[in-house]
Amino acid sequence: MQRVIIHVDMDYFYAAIEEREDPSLKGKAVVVCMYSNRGEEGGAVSTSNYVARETGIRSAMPCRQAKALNPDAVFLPVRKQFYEEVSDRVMEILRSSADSEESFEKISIDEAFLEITHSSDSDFEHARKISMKIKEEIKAREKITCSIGIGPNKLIAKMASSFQKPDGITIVRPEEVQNFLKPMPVKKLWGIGKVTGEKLAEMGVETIDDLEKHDILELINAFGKNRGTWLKQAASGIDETPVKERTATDQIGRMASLKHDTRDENMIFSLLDELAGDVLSRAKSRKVSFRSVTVTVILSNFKTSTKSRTFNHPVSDMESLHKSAKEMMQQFLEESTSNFRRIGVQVGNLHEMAGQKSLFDF
Ligand code: TTP
Ligand code: CA
Repeated sequence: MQRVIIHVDMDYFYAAIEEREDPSLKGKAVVVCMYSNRGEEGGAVSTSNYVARETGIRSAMPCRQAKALNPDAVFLPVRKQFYEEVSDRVMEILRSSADSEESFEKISIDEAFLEITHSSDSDFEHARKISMKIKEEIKAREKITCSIGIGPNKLIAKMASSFQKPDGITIVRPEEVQNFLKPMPVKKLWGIGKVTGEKLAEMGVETIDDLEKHDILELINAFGKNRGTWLKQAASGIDETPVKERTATDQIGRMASLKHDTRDENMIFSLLDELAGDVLSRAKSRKVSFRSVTVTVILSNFKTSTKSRTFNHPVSDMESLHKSAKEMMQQFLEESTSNFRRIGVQVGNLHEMAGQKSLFDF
């Protein structure tokens, strides 16, 4: 079945949230700054809205330089935690639009891949409709926009999403991949950084088309076998990597949606039991014990909350996990009156369990 992958990238994310929070900013240049401990003088630009970008302001530029470029711009300090809450709710919308829980991959605070091969029936026009629905839902719930790229793999979807920004949808069908990539400067290929870009330029490789036509042995010579082969493949628009949720290697967790949004304790606790059982068997097969347990609850309004417990020594038994997870879930139920949409259990602070006993133990 022809894969259909979409990449969603929120537009000028931090600045868009600030604009939404203060309607008087509409139409003005807005710059969100990360101030260092040297105060306003030492900060760097986190991001800016498109009005500010017109005057040449860019991410990572010193705030002082941004101020010189546009003295009328409104400068605001980063509120990371607040943006993370918005991100959590957006990611929930995206996750529930993917083919399944597993076909969702968040890659940064404001970007994610979704596989929609099945829900679009491998039809790119159908994929456009799904993408429009996603944009509408994010706009309705969060009052911010995003740009979406639709392609036959992650590489193409990612490059397509930045093709029309802000608020765009770009479709690149399998038969259009070559023409889409060909004229682009090689440094636009996702995965090529400054160093590789410069090295390629020295070899006379300017466009992706140049790279695609370049002798593979020469690429392998210059970049090594893996990287050289990858460059050649990527330039042809080939990318077979799956869309897969990334989890931290020092955590084991599972989340799942309830059959419908509910506060029914039987339903919630039986799903919690199932998830905890699953997490424990994964911890067992990895031969690890854990010191912390986290429970996540996502409410009907997509609000995400977590609670954690830390034991003073590593544990690996069902009872410790179940008991602490249940207590935290009970607290969630007492604290809120909303229905629950999804729940999750996670263990962290992992410790290798002693495997083979050493001679001294006997
Ligand atoms: P980006 O997606 O790179 O940028 P953006 O969402 O602001 O704008 P665009 O419309 O071009 O996608 O980054 C997402 C957020 O990450 C951004 O809003 C702020 C933060 N960020 C930094 O803090 N520092 C940086 O250097 C960059 C690039 C981003
Ligand atoms: Ca973005």
